[in-house]
Amino acid sequence: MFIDKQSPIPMYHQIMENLKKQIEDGTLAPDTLIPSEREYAERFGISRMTVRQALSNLVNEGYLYRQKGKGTFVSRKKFEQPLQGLTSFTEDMRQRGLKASSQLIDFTKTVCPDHLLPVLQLANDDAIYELKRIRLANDEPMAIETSYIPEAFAGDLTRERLTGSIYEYIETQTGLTIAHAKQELEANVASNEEAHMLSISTGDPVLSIARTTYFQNDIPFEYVLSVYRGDRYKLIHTMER
Ligand code: 16G
Repeated sequence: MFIDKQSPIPMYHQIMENLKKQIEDGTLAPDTLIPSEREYAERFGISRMTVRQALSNLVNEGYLYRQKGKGTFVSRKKFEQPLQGLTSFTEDMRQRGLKASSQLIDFTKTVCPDHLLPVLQLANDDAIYELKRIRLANDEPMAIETSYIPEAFAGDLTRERLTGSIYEYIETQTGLTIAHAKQELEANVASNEEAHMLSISTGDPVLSIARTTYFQNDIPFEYVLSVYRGDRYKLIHTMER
């Protein structure tokens, strides 16, 4: 890294640009411990304050993360999830060249709770499957999904049949095509239980997503509450004016 003290570009900015470049081109690999503020300050003959400003900005931008008592490390690149296309978790991971898998936490067949009757357009006493899965990418937990699916669309679903994609299963079962969805996104913090399932710490940021998904004929077939890791996911949205 080279810092030009004569340059009109502030030194903290030069440090940031240098580090960003090294992170983006892979010179600094994910989870690498970077030198301390003191080491950088001594190496470049600049103040620790200047180094601190650069590193704090990079932490805020998600390029670096701090671990108490251990130091500052390079973050892993977040998954960029476009919000336009309607895909399943399995399809998303396949597109990224990763292996999707699930850990089934809960599997129940029950009467549809009252608050979901209008959402899923069901009548009293209609049955639904409630399934809670940890979704993993190359064996790393990414999200927790709790899905509510009317029995009518999932027929004789069993734990054993739930090893792959639920979207694939439902389309095969019903012969219907999954068409569109409505989503609500919220920022949140991980509870104890969520943190444990996602291998993160309690209070870490997560993205909460509530999705209702419909077949081509506008019939809803699932309501899903998802909790995605905030340190691994970035949602991308394009807008036109
Ligand atoms: C995605 C969906 C989820 C759906 C799942 C099906 C979001 C926020 N959620 O994760 O609603 O149930 O895909 O995945 O995108 P599967 O077909 O691989 O089981």
